[in-house]
Amino acid sequence: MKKIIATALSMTMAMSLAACGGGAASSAAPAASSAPAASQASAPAASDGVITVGFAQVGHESDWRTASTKSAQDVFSAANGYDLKFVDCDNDSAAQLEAVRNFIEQDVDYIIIDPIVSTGWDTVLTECEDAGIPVIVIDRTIDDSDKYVSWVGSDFKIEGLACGEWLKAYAADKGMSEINALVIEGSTGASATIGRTDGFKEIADREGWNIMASQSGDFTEAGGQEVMESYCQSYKGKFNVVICQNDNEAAGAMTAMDNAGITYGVGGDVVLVSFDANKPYVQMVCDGKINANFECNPMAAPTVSEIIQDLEAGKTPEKEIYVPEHWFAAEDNVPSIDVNGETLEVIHATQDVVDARPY
Ligand code: GYE
Repeated sequence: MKKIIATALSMTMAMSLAACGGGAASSAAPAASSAPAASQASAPAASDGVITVGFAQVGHESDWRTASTKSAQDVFSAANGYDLKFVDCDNDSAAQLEAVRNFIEQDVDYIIIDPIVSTGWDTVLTECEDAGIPVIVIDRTIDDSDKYVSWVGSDFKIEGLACGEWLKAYAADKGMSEINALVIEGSTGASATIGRTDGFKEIADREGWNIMASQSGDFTEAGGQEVMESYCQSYKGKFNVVICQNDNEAAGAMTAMDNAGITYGVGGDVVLVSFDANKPYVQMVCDGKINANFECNPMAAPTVSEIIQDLEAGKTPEKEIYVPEHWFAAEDNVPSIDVNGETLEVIHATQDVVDARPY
């Protein structure tokens, strides 16, 4: 259905959005955009009241990605009045451009893109614009074009800065006299990688820390393990911090350090830090295997649905909407950190905290 929404459909969607959004909102403030109010009328659902949405997803490389995909499939369901055309682009930028062009061919109502890389987008976004199909970007950013309606996601640089500020406070409390850090980056060219790398490096440079190496593990467990194996060979006994830019890389790094006889986490040889904070990995923080974990919230889809409803109602959504996120630590020695002039809480990851995690 192009640009027509039945009253009953918006009512059904507002109700189901409240249910879908509940999980994320239980641990976090809701995102900025406002949900359409449920209509008081009780008209029956229109049989053609379907909004077709094409979603060009990055791939299936991580637990975070699985949560993001599930969120989209839950929200853009037939029961909620959507026809979701989902394409897993398997981390292939050319395949992602092709997926978007196929959505144009199919004349979908809306296109959602989670851009694998942040550049190379202007031509295909111009094609979307020419076809009159609004584009909504989620998670990673597009940095060389503004031909999209809205972006919903995280501030990756803030995540990297938070990681650095936490490490500074943690090291001071533990009396660590020097920081010799190894970084396992995410996929090259992804804005998530760029922001986390830049943020951490900014603090490292300011504090005079030694970043011994910084290589991509491609956001996968296998990649994290491979990079950490080579780090163990080259730097065993010389490093005391490992920064993994996502949870799956941290899992791989743990395997490599186990095999190399290097201990990590609370009381270990190495301080281990991760990003994403998927529930199984917040459990590992609670269990003391990961020292700190910086959340990246994958639940953009409910907000995207609100944006689509706003567009259907003729409203102009916000251009940028940040999802709320939190920081978790295994110990309670750093209760808060100052990031960019703002004081942010560091949550001590108790079992109750883990049990309350929505994903
Ligand atoms: O951190 C990682 C995923 O783009 C923020 O991509 C996302 C990242 C996330 O594969 O786990």
